Amino acid sequence: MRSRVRGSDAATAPILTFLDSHCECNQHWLEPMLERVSGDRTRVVCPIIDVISMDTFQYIGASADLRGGFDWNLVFKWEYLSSEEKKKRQKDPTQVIKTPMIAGGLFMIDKSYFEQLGKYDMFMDIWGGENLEISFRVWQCGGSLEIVPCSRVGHVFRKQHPYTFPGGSGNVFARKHTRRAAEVWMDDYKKYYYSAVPLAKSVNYGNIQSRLELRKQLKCKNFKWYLENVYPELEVPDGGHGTFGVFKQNLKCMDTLGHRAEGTVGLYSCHGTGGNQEWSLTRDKLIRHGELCLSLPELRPGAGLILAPCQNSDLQKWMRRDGDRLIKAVGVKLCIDSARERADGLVVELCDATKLTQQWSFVVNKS
Ligand SMILES: [Mn+2]
Repeated sequence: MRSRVRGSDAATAPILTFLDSHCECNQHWLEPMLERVSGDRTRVVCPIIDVISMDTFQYIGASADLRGGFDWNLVFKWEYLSSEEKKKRQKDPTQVIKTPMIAGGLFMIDKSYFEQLGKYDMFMDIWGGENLEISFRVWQCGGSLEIVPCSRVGHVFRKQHPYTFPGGSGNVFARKHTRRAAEVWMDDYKKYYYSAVPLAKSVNYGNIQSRLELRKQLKCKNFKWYLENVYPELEVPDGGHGTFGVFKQNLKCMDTLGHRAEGTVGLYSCHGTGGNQEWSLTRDKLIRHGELCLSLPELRPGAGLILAPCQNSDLQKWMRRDGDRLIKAVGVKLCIDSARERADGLVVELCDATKLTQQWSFVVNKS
């Protein structure tokens, strides 16, 4: 980040373009982006990032139906446009794509706007998380982020870093930066990040005073505005009232075991770092793990629990009975039971408050 700022300070042209060193620009990549920025200096624009194979340097076109997003772990991800959005774009595929987040390395910005917005957070070192910070900042402080589909730039996506990180791994730096971004820009919503990545709470993120002052001075909007207007697709757990925690039975915790949709659920020693043991209880009685919900494939004793996309169906609704520690499926007398966990994962059996294998405590994460 500091190198980029030094580069921008040295630049004499009115518009800056940042590219990684491992990029190859395609034909007429520059003009479509320049056209957007010269039309409105608060537009911060990216090309479509094509893929250059790290093994053969083969050039592979990327989909034009993608934009940048993230989950509450605040890790950048590509996501497909909604079918509605895709349909709109079919009429004119040259239309720009508004994106909640930029990938990071490749973008164009008006130089005076970059300076006005506070360049980069100079307390970030080496790598990671800066795209999150600048994305929140641009949107919340009155600008916009666009992908310009008529501009294409190839990029070598590497599997690992060709350098070492002094004093920690790349992940540690990324977490520090992400935490700085969360602390400065996300208001109370940062608690969902800490719930999703409990380890982040122990990362020292340094002093953020100057960035908080920048936010105030630029009169930036709050994170609630960003969620409602820029990224309404990012679901706030339980509309903001969800509780994150673990389901504990003795020293073991309910665990996805890394399984995805249709996978079973089991028990694993409680490790206290969230991840596969992190669940949220929602107001509509779902037990969520990210976008997946604890689901009952059929209503009979012995049925094994699976993970399935949350659909708000009755087979995904659970209640915790007062007075005992059972987790009961809504509407039937079936409760989550670990007796056959080793063989079949967690199942439901007829509720029996005297069975230890049906007793769970829900331990809420402190953030
Ligand atoms: Mn790169």
